[in-house]
Order: sequence, then structure tokens, then C-alpha cells
Amino acid sequence: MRRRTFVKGVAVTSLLTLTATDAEARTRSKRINNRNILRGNEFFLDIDYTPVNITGKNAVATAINGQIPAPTLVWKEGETVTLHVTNHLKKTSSIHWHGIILPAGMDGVPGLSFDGIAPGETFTYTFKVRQHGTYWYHSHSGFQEQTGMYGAIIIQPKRKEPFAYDKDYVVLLSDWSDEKPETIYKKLKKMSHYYNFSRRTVGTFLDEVKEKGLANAFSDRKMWNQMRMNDRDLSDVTGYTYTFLMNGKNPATQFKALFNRGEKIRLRFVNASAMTFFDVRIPGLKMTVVAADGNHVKPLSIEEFRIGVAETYDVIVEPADHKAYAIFAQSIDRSGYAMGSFTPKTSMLAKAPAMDPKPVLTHTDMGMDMGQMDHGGGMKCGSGMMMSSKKDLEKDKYAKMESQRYPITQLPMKRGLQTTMKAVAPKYRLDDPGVGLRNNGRKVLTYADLKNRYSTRKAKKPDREIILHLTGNMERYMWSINGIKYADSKPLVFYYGERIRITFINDTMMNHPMHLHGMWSDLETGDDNHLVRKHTVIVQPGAKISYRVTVDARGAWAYHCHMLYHMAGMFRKVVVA
Ligand SMILES: [Cu+2]
Repeated sequence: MRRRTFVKGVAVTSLLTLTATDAEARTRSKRINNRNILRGNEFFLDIDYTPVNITGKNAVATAINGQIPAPTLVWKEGETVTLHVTNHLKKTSSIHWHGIILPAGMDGVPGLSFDGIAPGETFTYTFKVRQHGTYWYHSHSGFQEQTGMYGAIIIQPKRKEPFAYDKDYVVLLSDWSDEKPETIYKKLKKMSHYYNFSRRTVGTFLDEVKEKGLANAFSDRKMWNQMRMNDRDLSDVTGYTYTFLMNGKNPATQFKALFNRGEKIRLRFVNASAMTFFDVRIPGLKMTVVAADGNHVKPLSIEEFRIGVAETYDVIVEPADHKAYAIFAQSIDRSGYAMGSFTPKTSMLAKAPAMDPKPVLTHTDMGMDMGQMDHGGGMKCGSGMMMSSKKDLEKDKYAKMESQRYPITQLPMKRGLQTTMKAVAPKYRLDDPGVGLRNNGRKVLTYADLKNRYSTRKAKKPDREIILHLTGNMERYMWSINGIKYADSKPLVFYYGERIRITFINDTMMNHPMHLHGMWSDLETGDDNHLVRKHTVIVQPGAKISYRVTVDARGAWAYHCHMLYHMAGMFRKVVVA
């Protein structure tokens, strides 16, 4: 793994060393993180094909203002922003402002909110900013997000924040491939385990030989075999094709965040990946989580957190030593990592820690009770089941959530080709850090730890509940909700003014980060008085999770899994009537 990153890194370094040193000499420390920031009320964003060299190979990105990531936009709560977005691509494009509360027509989802931005056209978005915190924006057209269309949004609060810091950095994580996303998708459709190397066959090996030549294909394969990768369905697109980036830099070119000893630094983590969950830590430093998806949470000291696709976390760190710390974000399947240096000076670089062992999916991840097994859909079992004593504790903790019953609106459900997997006994697992992070000796953030900084005691109780199953057929790479793919689905109808409890049951072996546009998702984490406000909620494999939504925004909204290659099927239109 590290060898591969290293190999990729060397190529990039040799190409870019001169320019990097040059640029750094000119910009010096302070400006390094500023050159990509746009502030104000009016913004001009241009989408265009942009030549890039991220892995040592030339490739073409779809980029905003010629850069990856796109510029960080700084807005002010309470002000109205106007954004002129011009599409220079040959295809329709769009920008969606992720997690931003705005009128449906400004949300930027082609076919739902507007027609999209045709080639050569400019669309002007304008809306009042009614929130603050760390968010992001990205294309909502085709696979454009995968090829570079994403950037961070920082919204400065009207009122002073309830915590102090000296400076802040955006730490935006993403996954880059030199392969075209259409090619990646085609390969997944043909063979869902294409990028999960150990499942590869003689046939695919021969394809690779054709692509890369015998020597390269063989050494690649040998290297991956040496890493003893298993057929563990953690990620469907992996470090085999991805180079993981932090603010657009790979582990060799390294993003650098500068600090002076004694300073409090706010790091605004954004997972702008198409398909990658990251486990993030800064060895040697504790992180105090102060916000999740832009919203303040009760401060909590942790050593590691998992960030799903589209989530954001704000943490505060206080480096005590004059040394370079690694900001280390390993992919959930340990097929690679993004890394940067948190350092007193740009010449001091951190070393990457060793990656954790490859996680093994357990019965828990399959939504099974102890001893219960169902080998449908080619699921594989590993060791490391949760201890029964821990399960009992969980039972007590979530008994209340289990017992909360509201009138249930029945929705159509299909079992068949679309659903080869089923969670037999799905459980609330909010205090489960997730596969690969359990009992690793570090304090890992879980959803159960997240509490709204402010009271939600007065929030309305749900009027009704809907249950949505996340379903799929892994072998054919088909994803759906309630066994029905988007193309065959009817819109979900929400009524203006109501409060809905939404319960997800994940019948698949993968994490799905579910994102409801236009309205907040108030996550039940065990304390109704402090429901945590999110825009993207990870539904763990084989698990169940509930949140509440105040339906306060009219129009048509997208509701979908944020894994880019799951979206075609795992998507619903929500109509607020
Ligand atoms: Cu998904």
C-alpha cells in the first residue's frame, strides 16, 4: 500500500518539485492556504476542462476556476450571496451547495431544482445565507464530482462562536482516479469486485496485461497479493485506482497546515470524495470536535473519527511540540491514505504512520444476531463478533429509540433481483465506531457521542414515521431503496409543516451516507433533548438509524446515497406538498 502511494508520489514529486518550491518561496507560509479563498457576496465560478497531473500521468479534470479543489468560498451568515456559474463543458453541468438551507430553485440538482446549466450558459444562483459553519459544494451532474468539481464553503457566524481558536484551515479529502469515471462504473457493473483485488480472476488479469504490459500488471498484482487483500466488501472503488488527496495534494506533495506552538487551530474537515470513507487522526494530538455537518456539538475530545462521504467535522487542536504532525486519513478499506503535515514550518514534514490492518466484516455488519447466519448474496463472514455483554448494554441504551412508535406510513417494497441481501436483525449501533475501528485502543468518535450543543427539548415530536430499506444486489452492482431503483420509483411525499421520523434499515454490506437536500436531519443518538443536526447520515451495514425532519421547505428535493456510483439507484425525489 505504502509502496504504491510512494511509487505514485515519486512520479508526482519529480514533475512538480520545481514549481512547488518556487511557489512556496514566493508565497511564504501565510499565503499558502489563502490563495484559493474567495470572499464576499458575489462570486464568479467557471467550470471547464483542465489539464492536471496528479499521479505522474497527464489527465483532464472538470474543474472550477481551474483548480482542484475548487476555491473555498467564504460567506457571512445573514447576507445574500450571488454566484454566477458558467459552464464551459460540452455537457450540462450544475453546482449543488451541500447542506445549505435555501429555496428549491437554488439547490442545483438538474431535473429536480432546475434544468441544469447548458454548455456555454451561465446560471446565477442567489439566496440568503441562514446558517454558519463548514460546508461544501459540488457538481450534481453525471460523474463530474469525481473528476474534480468540489470545494469548501465556510460561513462566518453572525454571533461569536462558543469556542476560541487562533486560525483555521480547511482539510478537504477527495479521491482521484486517472481512469474515467464512466470506465470505473462500467467495470463495477461488469464485476462489482473489480477494484477489490483479491477477487480478481485470470480474465481481468489478462485485461490488465493488455492495459499495462505484463511486467507492470504482474508487479501490481504481486504487490497487492503481498498485502493479503481479502474479499471484504468494504469499498467498491479502492486505492487500486484512487489516489487520495488532502486539499488536492497527494501524500508525496503533502498539504501543509502551519502552526505556532501554543496556538489553537480549527481544522475544518470535509469529505468531498466520490466513494471513499476516511478514518482520520493526528497521531500525538487530541482533537476536540466542535461541529458536525456545520452545526455546533457539545465539545468532545477524541483521537480519531470516521468521516463518511459528504460529511464535515470541525475540530480544534492545540499542538504542544515544535514538530511536524501527520494529518492522516486512511481509507476505510486501508487501500491507501490521504496525508498532510501539520507543522511549524513548511520544511518540516511529518512521516505517515503505519496503516491499520485491513478490517474484517463481522456478523454485526451483516445485521445478524449472534449465531444467526444467512449467506444470501455472497456475503462472507469474518471473526470478531461483538461481545454479548456489550450488546446487552446497547439494548438498554437504545431501548427507548426502539420503543418510539409513531404512525407508520407504509411504502412500496419489492424483494427480488434488486435485493439479494437482507439484514435479519438490524440494530441501532450508534456507539459502534464501525468496522476497522472497534477496540483499536484509540478514542474514536461515534454518533452516540454527538450531542447538539443547544437544547432540542422543545422540538416537535414526529407526526409519523417512514421506514426506508437500503437495498442492493452486490453481484450486479445494483443499488436501490426498498428494492426499487430510482427510475422505477414514485416520489416520496412530505407535507409542509409536519415532522417526520425517518428510519433507515441497511440491508447491504456497505455504509451508505444518506443525504436529504433542503431540510435538516435531526439525528437520534439516544438523547432527545440534544438531537444532533446533520445533512448527511451514515447508515452502517446491517444497521438501523433514525432521524427527524421538520418539513419546512417547499418544492422538489433530492434524497440519496452520496456514494457517487450508488446514486443512480439509491435515490428518491422528495416532494414537499
Ligand atoms: Cu450507497
